[in-house]
Amino acid sequence: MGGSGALLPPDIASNNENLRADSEELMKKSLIGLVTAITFILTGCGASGDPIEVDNGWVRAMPPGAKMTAGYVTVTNNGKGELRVLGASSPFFGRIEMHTTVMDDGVQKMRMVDGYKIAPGESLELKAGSDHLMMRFPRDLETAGGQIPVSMAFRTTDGELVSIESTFELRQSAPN
Ligand SMILES: [Cu+2]
Repeated sequence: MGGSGALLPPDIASNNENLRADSEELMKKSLIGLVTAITFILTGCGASGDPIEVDNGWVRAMPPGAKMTAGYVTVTNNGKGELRVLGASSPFFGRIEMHTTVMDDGVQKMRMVDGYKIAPGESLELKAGSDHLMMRFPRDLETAGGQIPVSMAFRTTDGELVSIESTFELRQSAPN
């Protein structure tokens, strides 16, 4: 992993091809998993008591021409075992990466990670200065009406693959 001081690590930029291959591999695995597990849940928003709740998703509005922005959301694992967040996608972004924020010599830096783990009964809050979704290559955001559909993929402790659709609000700052 790169250790440069750039806000966006150069290894992200130079590894685009690898990332693409990885995400294609992930999609293949996901499809195979879906066929075998036949677990595909669609919910408009996280309802209390669902095994996985996806709440308060929002995307930080950026000036026109910006190539990326950040997305934040809270995921609650109401299941009996560990939940893994595998990734996210949206028709309004070319790619969504999972990032974390680390301190390196007193400087805040972002690092890409290959997933998040959520213990049973716990919530993971993606927020500024912490874990977040890096939403890259926006397309036609102005046509979204401020509502960004985001699909998040999860793997339960049983190996089931679950995809949850939710809507992230495009806004300038975090909702209260
Ligand atoms: Cu980031």
